[in-house]
Amino acid sequence: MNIRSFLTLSRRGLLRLPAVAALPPALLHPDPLPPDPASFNFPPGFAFGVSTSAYQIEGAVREDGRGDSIWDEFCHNPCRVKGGQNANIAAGHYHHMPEDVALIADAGLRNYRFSVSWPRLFPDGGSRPNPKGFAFYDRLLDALLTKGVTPWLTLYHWDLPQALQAKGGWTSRDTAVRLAEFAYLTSRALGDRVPNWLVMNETAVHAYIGHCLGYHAPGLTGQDNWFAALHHLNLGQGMAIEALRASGAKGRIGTVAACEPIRPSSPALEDAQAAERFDAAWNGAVLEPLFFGSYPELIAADIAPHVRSGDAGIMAQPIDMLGINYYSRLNIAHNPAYPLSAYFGANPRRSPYFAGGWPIEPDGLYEILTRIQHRYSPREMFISENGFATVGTDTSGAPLDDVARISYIAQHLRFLRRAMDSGANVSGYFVWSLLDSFEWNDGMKWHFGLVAVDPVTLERIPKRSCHWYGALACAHEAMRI
Ligand code: GCO
Repeated sequence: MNIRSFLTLSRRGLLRLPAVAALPPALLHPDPLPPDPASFNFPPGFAFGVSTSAYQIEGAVREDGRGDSIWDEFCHNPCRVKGGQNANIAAGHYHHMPEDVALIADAGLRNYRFSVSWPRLFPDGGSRPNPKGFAFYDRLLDALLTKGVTPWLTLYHWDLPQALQAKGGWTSRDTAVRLAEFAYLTSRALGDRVPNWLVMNETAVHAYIGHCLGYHAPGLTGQDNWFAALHHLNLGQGMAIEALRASGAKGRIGTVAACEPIRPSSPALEDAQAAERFDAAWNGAVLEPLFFGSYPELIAADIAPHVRSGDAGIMAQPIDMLGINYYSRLNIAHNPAYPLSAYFGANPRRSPYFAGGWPIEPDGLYEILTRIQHRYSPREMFISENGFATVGTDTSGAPLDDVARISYIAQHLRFLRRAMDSGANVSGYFVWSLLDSFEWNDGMKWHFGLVAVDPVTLERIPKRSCHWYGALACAHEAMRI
């Protein structure tokens, strides 16, 4: 396969490569639609929430002293986002924050995962804070707590200050130290109101898609950049966890990983071996360092040049909870044109797909949860992202009646519940996402929101899924009392 022909593909495009015939509708919609929200039977205290990230929703990229991030650079110098779009406005959350918090609370949801923008808090990536940036997150935390919504704060959701990229970004070891400093100072300023800290979002995706394939910011390519970034992200995560503890943070501390079962594209031996290598670099290279301080044997020699003595002890940190982002399985084929001779390939299964998007395989959630439970026995897991995208403007008409999204969420909840019955220690589920927002190099094309955002007026319009999911959370809340 020629690498060039894939240069404009997004992560979603990669998953879509092998679109094939759909499963029979009965399997796609196992529940009557919409299923009765009270029929799910999650245990008392199970957290239902929604997730967002700063760069994808805030906009206001040049306001109140915010510095540039690698994504501003990626969107502008030159623009590498589909359709020439950028996130200068995104969902306009910076100016609509109180309304967005009210949407969460009014839906009946009691948990909100969001990220703080590093360059809004520390514009040049150093220790000089931006008071107006801190004031914004002060207001957000206060608004959430006033409305009875529990904050789950992600520290790093891919928006590295461009000033740090200029010094090498994640290919430089020093960026790990800067992350720890950012964690410490943020905790000292906001920590009194943060009950849940999540250090990273999807190390594997950021390292591979942003530093090896170049489809995401910072747009670097090649195996060496990939493994340098991967190791420094793992190291930075460990240092940041230590820094949060040293700061006296009262909240629980965890992190978020993209965990997808990796499946060979075909029964051929070389595809099976490629899938094993990719699994080691995607899932193993994030979870093994965190839980065991080591890298999987299949990639250890490749990553070794970046590892120094003592790193193992820093990377292996006890955490209170592991967030898992799950959307689908990844299908991997032998492909010598790519690092590790592995790349995305055909789907050997007849999966349904969501509009222009990813294969719908809710049983993959069962597979990954039970596998992680078995190998790592995390203290607690929660699904930090799972969601369904539609395409195009959907602020009126049928897309607002999004029963397909409801079906997607329901199917995943059924398999999640089944995994819990099989021993997976899962305590929560967060839908990606609250709002239609900036979907990285796909721009504003894909809509993951429970709430539509009019691209011109920024009016928020809850979709049917928002009401249904809120009712599900409320039904469980009621069972608790
Ligand atoms: C990611 C991120 C989110 C995405 C979501 C849908 O996984 O890429 O955590 O920022 O928007 O996954 O693609």
